[in-house]
Amino acid sequence: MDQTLAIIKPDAVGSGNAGKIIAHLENSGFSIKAIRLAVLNREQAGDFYSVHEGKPFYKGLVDFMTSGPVMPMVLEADAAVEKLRGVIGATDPAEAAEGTVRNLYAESKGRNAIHASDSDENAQVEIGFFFSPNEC
Ligand code: IDP
Ligand code: MG
Repeated sequence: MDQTLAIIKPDAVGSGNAGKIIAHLENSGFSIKAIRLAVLNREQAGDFYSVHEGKPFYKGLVDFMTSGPVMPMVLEADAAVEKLRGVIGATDPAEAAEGTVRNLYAESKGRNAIHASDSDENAQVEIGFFFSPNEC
């Protein structure tokens, strides 16, 4: 089985959609191997999204990701990375396919409800950002 990292973002936790999103992920065939509620500081959010440093949306992204609690989780399934990207939908909810998490719960390209790793290599790094090996 393969693993990936999802993060329910502050907009979705704040609007009370975390439970529905977790159910959506479970109903899509993922099992939850680790999960927690976390509040990120600017250094942590900046590190996590360091690949986007210098882009026009970077500061807004750090502002947003530190604006309230998030729920990082390790999800397991066959081809977990690719599968989760399909289940969450496109970055911009206006372009996210019908029935995807972002189509259902995201407000905008910035406030888009959920993060998912984009490669197996990044998934391992991102899992390590929130969880130690004995937790998942
Ligand atoms: P992804 O989350 O679908 O992998 P990325 O391109 O990796 O999308 O961007 C990371 C996050 O940065 C997005 O989920 C979104 O929250 C934010 N973001 C990306 N592009 C924009 C933009 O053009 N405007 C505002 N926020 C953006
Ligand atoms: Mg990304």
